[in-house]
Amino acid sequence: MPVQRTLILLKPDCVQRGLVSEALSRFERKGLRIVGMKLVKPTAEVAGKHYAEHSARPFFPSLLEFITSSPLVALALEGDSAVTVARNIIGATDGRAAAPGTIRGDFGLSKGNNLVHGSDSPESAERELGLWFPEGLVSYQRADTVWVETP
Ligand code: IDP
Ligand code: MG
Repeated sequence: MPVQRTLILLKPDCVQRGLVSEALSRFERKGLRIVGMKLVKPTAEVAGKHYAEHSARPFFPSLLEFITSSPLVALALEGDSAVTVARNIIGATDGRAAAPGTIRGDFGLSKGNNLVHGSDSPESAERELGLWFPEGLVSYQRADTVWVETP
């Protein structure tokens, strides 16, 4: 079981709707370690690089406007299979289709304003973590890891 790191963004709608603690608690209680966390109002440059793969899509301008409109919380999470585990907690892109029990499924009715971003692969995570946390991350063991990360 590979220990992975993943980049999570609690997007501007998550902050504005007062859902930061709700979203964060789901990752935290699952057993993922917080190894980086900060409130940022991203520049257009960082936002554009983050979503570069979508630059040709019609929703790209509104996506950049949304993600830079208000502060977001950038998180680096670490744990067993963290990339997939976090994506499962987040749910499908469109809140209307996302399964109940996921963050988007429980709190979202939008495809654009969908509350949370999670890296889609270990390679994406490495790139995105470098973009949002150029200063690096914090390494430590959580006290419950021995109880949580057991086969
Ligand atoms: P993901 O966040 O579930 O990986 P992607 O398809 O990678 O979804 O899209 C990146 C982000 O772009 C989404 O989270 C959402 O905020 C926005 N987005 C995706 N598709 C649409 C759309 O059709 N209209 C508006 N915004 C969209
Ligand atoms: Mg994606």
